[in-house]
Amino acid sequence: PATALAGAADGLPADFLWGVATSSYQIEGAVQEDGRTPSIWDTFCRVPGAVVDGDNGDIACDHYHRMPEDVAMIADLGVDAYRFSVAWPRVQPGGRGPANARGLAFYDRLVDQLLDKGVLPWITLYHWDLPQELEDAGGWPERDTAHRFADYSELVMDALGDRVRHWTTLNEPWCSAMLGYDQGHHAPGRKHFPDAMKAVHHLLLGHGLAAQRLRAAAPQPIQLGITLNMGNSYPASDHPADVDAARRADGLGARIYLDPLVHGRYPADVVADLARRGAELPVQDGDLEAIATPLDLLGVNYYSSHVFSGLPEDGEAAPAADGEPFSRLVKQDLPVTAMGWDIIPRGLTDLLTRLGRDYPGLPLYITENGAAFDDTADADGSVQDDDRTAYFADHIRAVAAARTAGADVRGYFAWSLMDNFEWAFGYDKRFGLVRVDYDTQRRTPKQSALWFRDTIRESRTRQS
Ligand code: PNW
Repeated sequence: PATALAGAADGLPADFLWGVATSSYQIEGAVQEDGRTPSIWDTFCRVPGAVVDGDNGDIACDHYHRMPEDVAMIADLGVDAYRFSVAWPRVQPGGRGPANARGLAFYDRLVDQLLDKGVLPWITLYHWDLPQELEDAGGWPERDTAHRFADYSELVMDALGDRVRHWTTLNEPWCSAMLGYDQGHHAPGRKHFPDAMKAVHHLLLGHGLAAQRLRAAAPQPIQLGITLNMGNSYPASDHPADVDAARRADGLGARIYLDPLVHGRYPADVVADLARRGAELPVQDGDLEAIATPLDLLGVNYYSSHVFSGLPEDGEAAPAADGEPFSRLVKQDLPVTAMGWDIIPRGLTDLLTRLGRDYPGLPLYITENGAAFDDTADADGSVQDDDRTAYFADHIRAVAAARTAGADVRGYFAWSLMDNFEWAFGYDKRFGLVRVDYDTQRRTPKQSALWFRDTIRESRTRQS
């Protein structure tokens, strides 16, 4: 590729935090072991047509049984931190009641082995594996789920808080609400926009209640955050209809989360947009105070950006269904990943610069960035993934550019440590730095992993 691979981390400080990320359902397998109960993803994977090839997370990367080997692999990459998630139905089966000691024991060992190898554990409490019983009781559109999440969060703090200092409540509430309850592409597969907006509020409330409980229960000072997936939303032109389409997309994609978290209020334009569509955020007294519990950091998951237009293309009728104003994605003439996502590193610079400007004082960490490509493995399992390496190099450079422009970005986690269960795409899409052979469970670092390791090492030696 034309991309320069050398010096991608130039300009990043010596104490910049480097990491790799995974999530529980995507790697663990062992779904029926040690008292774990089903999550909404175990159920959703059984819905015909829901997941490519009918795949599921029953075995995934078998990480539950191979954890020590995987921790050694993480340490070999030379990263500072490992971002993983705790499976709620493992540590609190059914989503209510006491902790399950056997489930907690797994994370207890994981944390100890990471610390033993000098890798900081970054815990995410919810990366989408809601206990099925809580979905049966209404799921995230139901207010009680927020309280159940706070209870569960405290159980994990009680067990691991003596050793873990970095805590993230939710991963990507946009995906939980919109893909899970509006579009139906993710578990639980429901399609009702007003319910999705109730889910948004109850996810944020769950975050806020958990944040209060985590701070109160922490036995040592903690760094507390939430992770949002965001892209930059560009208008296709200066035309007011295009500008408004970009405003609405940014409203539902970013500001509906950021404004209550940082400023303690929902954006008035978004509330008005929702009202036109017959939806509302079911706010009760005190909710916004809880949601605005001060954050120590914001996690940003970035994959791509989008250009929006509010004008129908020639001959296209503007659909006026359910009061939703017309909006369309304008396809860019850019290289794409295997997910079909446009590769737009500049969008990451623009997003981080804008976050630094509109939400000042909040340290930013890239908690996910990476790409699926159609890897071809040699007989020994190695993969010459120049495309993925270039993707990482260009985006790390984009982070450095944002810092130069004033954004307080302090770390970068690559998604993902290894190939894993890519949700509705099953095992068809590979995001790993490390190749996983699903027949043998053999792990082989790809060329991108070796590049990432060298880039981290160089950035430290050059600057310290
Ligand atoms: C994130 N979208 O998911 C998740 O945090 C990871 O678990 C996942 O593997 C990774 O990104 C790659 O997909 C997303 O449709 C899923 O915009 C879908 C979207 C965004 C993020």
